[in-house]
Amino acid sequence: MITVLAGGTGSAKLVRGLAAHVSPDDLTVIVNIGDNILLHGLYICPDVDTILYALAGVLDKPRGWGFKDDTFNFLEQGSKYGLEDWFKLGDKDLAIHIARTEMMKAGLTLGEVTQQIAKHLKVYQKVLPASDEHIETRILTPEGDMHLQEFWVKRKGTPNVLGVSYRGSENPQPASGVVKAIHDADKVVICPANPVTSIGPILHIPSIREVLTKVRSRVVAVSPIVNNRPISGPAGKFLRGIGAEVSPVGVAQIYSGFAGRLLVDETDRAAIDSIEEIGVEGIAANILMRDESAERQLAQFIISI
Ligand code: GDP
Ligand code: FO1
Repeated sequence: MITVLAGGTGSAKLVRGLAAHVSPDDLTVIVNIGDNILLHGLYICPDVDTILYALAGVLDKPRGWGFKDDTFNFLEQGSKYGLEDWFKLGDKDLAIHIARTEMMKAGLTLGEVTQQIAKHLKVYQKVLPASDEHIETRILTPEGDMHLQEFWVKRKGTPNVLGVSYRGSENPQPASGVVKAIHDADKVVICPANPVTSIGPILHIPSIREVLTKVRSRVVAVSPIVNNRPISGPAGKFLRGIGAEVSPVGVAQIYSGFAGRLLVDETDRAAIDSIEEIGVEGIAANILMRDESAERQLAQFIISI
C-alpha cells in the first residue's frame, strides 16, 4: 500500500510511474488544493485535475497541465465579451470544471466530486483532495498578497515574494480517508513538488502533520531541487521568499519533521552529509524524469527502498 502526497506537474510524472508498478487498489494519491481557484463561476482544482488526467492518460504531457490536444475556442470567444483569459482553460478541460461546480452546488464535497470524476475518467486509484475546505495559498508581494495563480500565471511570477500564507479556516480538516491512507500505508511518498505551494498547503492541515510525524520513518520525499535549482516552476522564488535555502538541504529542512528519507539527484551527492546532520537519511538516485521510462525507474527504485 503506497500513499503519495502530490502537487501538479512534477508529481504527475512520479504518480504515473508508480501506477505502472502498483495495482490501483494499492495506490492512494493525496493532492494539493491550495491552488484551487474560482474563475468564470467555475471551481477549478488544477493539481487534482493534473493527477486525474495523468492517471487517465489524457494529460497534456509537454505542458504538464490541461487535457491533451485541447482547443481554446471558449477562451478566445469569451475574451470578446471581456472575460478574463489569462488562465488557459481549454474546451475539453472546461467540462471537468463545469461538472465539478455542478456537483458541488448539489451539495457534494470536493472529495465526493473527485471520486465521481475519477470514475468517469476510469481512474481506479484513490485520488483524494487533501481537504474538502477551500485553503488558498496567498503570495505576499510588495503590491499586497495575491492568489498563487494570479502571481504565477497572470503576473508571470514577476513580483518579489515576501512570504507565503495559507488562507482558510483556523483548524482546517483533511478530507475523508486522508489520515487513514497515510497511517495505513507501507510507504508514504512526498512527490517532487513545490514544497511551499504544493506540499505546504497539505502540511498546513494539523491532523495530516500529526499522522506524518507518527509514520515519519516510512515517509520518503523526492527533492524537486536539483543543482540548487527547481526543474521547473517558481519553487526557487518561493523557497527564498520564506527564508529557506534553494537546495536539497533546504528541502530536507522543511520536510525533516515528516520524512525520514530524502532522495536527491546523483549530482547532489555532496549534500548528503548536511542532509543527514538534519536527521534525514539522504539517498542519491536519478530523480530526473525526462520520459516515461525514467518515471517508471524512479518509481521502481522508491518501491525497492
Ligand atoms: P509548480 O512549482 O507550481 O510547478 O508546482 P508543482 O508542485 O507541480 O511543482 C513541480 C515541482 O516539481 C517543481 O519544483 C520542479 O522542480 C519539480 N520537478 C519537475 N519535474 C521533475 C523531475 O523530473 N524530477 C524532480 N526531482 N523534480 C521535478
Ligand atoms: N499554468 C500556466 O502556467 N498557465 C495557464 O494558463 C494554466 C492554466 C491551467 C488550467 C488548468 C489547469 O488544471 C492548470 C493550469 N495551469 C496553468 C497550471 C497551474 O497553474 C499550475 O501548474 C499548478 O497550479 C501548480 O501546482
